[in-house]
Amino acid sequence: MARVLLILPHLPQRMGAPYLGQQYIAASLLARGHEVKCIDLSALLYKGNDDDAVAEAERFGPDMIGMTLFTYNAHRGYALIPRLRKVARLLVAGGPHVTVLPHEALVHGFDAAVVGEGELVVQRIAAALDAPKNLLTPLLAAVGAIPGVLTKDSPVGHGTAVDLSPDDLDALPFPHTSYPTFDASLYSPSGLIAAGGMMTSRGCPARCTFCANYVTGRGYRFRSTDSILREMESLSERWKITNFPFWDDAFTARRPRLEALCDGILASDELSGATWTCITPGNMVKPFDLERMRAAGCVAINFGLESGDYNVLKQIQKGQRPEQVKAAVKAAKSVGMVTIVNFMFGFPGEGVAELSNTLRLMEELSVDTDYFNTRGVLVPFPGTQIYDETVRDYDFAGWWLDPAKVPDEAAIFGLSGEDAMTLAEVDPTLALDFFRYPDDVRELIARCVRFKARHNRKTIEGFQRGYGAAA
Ligand code: B12
Ligand code: SF4
Repeated sequence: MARVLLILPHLPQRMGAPYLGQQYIAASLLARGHEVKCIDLSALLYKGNDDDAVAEAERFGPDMIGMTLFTYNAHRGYALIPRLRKVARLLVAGGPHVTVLPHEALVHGFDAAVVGEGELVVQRIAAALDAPKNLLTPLLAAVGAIPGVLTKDSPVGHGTAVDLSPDDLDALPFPHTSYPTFDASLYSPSGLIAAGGMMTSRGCPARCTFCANYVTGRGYRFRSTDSILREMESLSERWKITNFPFWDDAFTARRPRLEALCDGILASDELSGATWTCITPGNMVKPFDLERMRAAGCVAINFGLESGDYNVLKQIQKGQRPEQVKAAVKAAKSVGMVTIVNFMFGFPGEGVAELSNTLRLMEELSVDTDYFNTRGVLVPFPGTQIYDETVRDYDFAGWWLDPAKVPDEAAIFGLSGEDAMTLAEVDPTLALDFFRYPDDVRELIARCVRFKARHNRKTIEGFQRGYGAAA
């Protein structure tokens, strides 16, 4: 059996729980009997640096090191590779950034890059490691032949993602079975992982031009109600978790499955009193759904809207109208949910008139909105339509390889309330100026960011004084 070390390099924001994608990979390997250890350099309380991570890797002595790369931490991962070269026989990259740019990972020294959902692929890679040691070429050839894997010698067109089917999703080991492979003391002073984050579906039917969710993609696939309930019940039983953040991109996208899930939660004795939160586009939920969701324990809902301007919404292919989201937010509030609404600023071509519409809508919505997403200045993630359409005009190709261009999303999470609120009033992405905003646009964007931060501050202070929606 293989010894596998999984690393999540430093991200600009700290994580209060192990990253779910890494949990899925670890759980899949454990299920096949491999030995797994996770080093999370982004964990909230991780105090070490890259030297410490390398030393820890050397002590563990893995056969394989697998790294999870976002666009924001790709450069940190690449910098680690020369130092890990001799620590393991095989260096494998996976994650949202690698899915879009697998060749970049190979150029930076990884032996293999995994494209798309990695659970089944990583099991096959680990099986290949069971071949006799020190025969590097056969190992790489075997790994390179696995669908979804790209190596330097892979045939053209080989690195195509293989989406998991709904049956595959139901058969995956629950991610929380990997909790023991993480150092729990790094996530909370209590030494417990209190995450409970879940994905009940994968993919999103929408096509927003700024969105970088290429791993789970556009094909909407959902798990059976039974499998979701079993995961919730086992999280509750094994880790005493009673609140479940559902991280799905479009939780409410299919009404029959939503209804079945709500009914299932309500009928489960083990989940009596459980609460959950979800994310969904505002046009994919109806007031009727919200009542049922609330009854089944949904305490907060997060809507993506992004702009208050029709033309911008059309341009970014959001597929939503402000009225739809306004109605959904109002309905969510009226059934007693905490409401969160996302806005973004600085789309190419967005001027003062469009941003003023957004500011107006935010003001209007603020009556029924508890929180707006923090900051929100557009970042051109690779692979997105916006990146492809504007990279030449604004000359920012490969910005993520320059550490100075990675937004310093200062660690709001974990700071005292006052410090966090002050930090949130400024978006570091604005200073990076990817889209060379004229001064009047820049000023209005800064105002929009401030508006959100101040609104959120009022809500937090309201909660602290003990009134507001029940969370
Ligand atoms: C939940 C979530 C979060 C949570 C994570 C909570 C947690 N503890 O898990 C929080 C809120 C912390 C978060 C933060 C951020 N997020 Co986020 N997040 C997500 C979301 C919605 C789900 C992630 C997930 O679990 N996916 C499901 C699993 C199955 O997919 P996966 O994570 O990609 O993992 C699979 C593969 O990538 C691969 N894989 C992953 N690691 C490895 C390693 C190896 C060795 C192998 C072989 C394979 C492999 O296999 C995994 C299993 O299939 C995704 C959107 C999405 N649909 O994925 C965005 C997403 C990952 N986030 C994104 C971004 C940009 C961010 C932020 C930068 C946002 C911000 N500005 O603050 C921060 C960055 C993190 C940080 N700390 O700085 C982008 C990433 C784009 C990119 N190219 O980097 C995504 C894709 C959203 C989007 N639509 O653009 N996020
Ligand atoms: S609705 Fe959300 S997840 Fe879906 S494409 Fe748009 S931004 Fe991405």
